[in-house]
Amino acid sequence: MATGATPRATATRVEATAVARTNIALVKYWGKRAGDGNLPAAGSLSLTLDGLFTRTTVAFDSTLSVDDVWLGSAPADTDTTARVVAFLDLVRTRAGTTHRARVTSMNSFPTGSGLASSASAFAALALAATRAAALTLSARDLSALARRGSGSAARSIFGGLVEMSPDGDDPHATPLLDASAWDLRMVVAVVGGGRPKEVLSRAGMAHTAATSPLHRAWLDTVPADLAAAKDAITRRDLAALGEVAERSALGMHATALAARPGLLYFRGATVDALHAVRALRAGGANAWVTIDAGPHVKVLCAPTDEARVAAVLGSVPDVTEVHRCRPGAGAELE
Ligand code: 2P0
Repeated sequence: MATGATPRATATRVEATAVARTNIALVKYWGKRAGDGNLPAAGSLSLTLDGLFTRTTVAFDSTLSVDDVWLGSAPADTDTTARVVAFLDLVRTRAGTTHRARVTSMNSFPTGSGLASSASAFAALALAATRAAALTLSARDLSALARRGSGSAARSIFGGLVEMSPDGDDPHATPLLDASAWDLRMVVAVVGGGRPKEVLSRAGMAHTAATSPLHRAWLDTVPADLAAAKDAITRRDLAALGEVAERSALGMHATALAARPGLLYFRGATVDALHAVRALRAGGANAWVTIDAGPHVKVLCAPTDEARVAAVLGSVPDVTEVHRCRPGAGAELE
């Protein structure tokens, strides 16, 4: 290398590694508004989890002629690679570089099955890629950038309880309460071994918005659910927050079930787990269910109820893994 200062962005190979944790929405996002840039049709509110994370390394390398994307120890499939390349193009445009990148990413949990892997994946990619390209963005701008990769990823930039606004030309998430500020638990029951889901969220929400007669009515419920959830958070009222979470999830699935043809993400074990949690609640437990675009069941509960929730979920046939999670931190560089 020549002597003298070499600008970081023009170095032959510059890499950065970031970790981001998944988040589970308590007020769900399901549908986009018109316009470019992956714009949500309504707000959402989530809890970032520890334990379920993506670790991603991005290395911009002037010797590469194409982007090279690896998930775990295997090359990514064509669709995933195209989505990552499109995201890297956004970063390259901002950074003023044309260098291609090697991206290596691993998840600590099943990918593409309804455990919000795109949330942690695009949050980690946004942080690693911008840092490797020598861009330093504010957390708010990083959140808006992560949204371009996946709507839910905007929320995983922040830890704890997080709100995603649908407003403006470039929506971003905002932290509401730090991970350490309220000791909540979420128990995640993986149904059916975490096999890939049949209809990806992006296609599922587009189909729902286009064909479900219930979708507009569900979107109209979101502002009041967001207000109720934020009020519950301010008061640290777990019962109030849990009730909002369960009704938001069931309402989201009602809109998807009413699409034409209907989208059915539940398996038998999903419904069995829902009944089991309701039975626990009837017996005095503080535990409420949420379900995303897959069969898995996530239970928001009090620390004192975590063990019995995990035991009950683990006894449901076809529940193949149970993860006990605490609130997690936002995305960070390693
Ligand atoms: C959520 N989900 O609020 C909702 C509830 C799944 C069910 O955000 O198209 O992968 O990349 O913006 O973020 C999953 O959708 O979709 C999701 P895109 P994303 O967590």
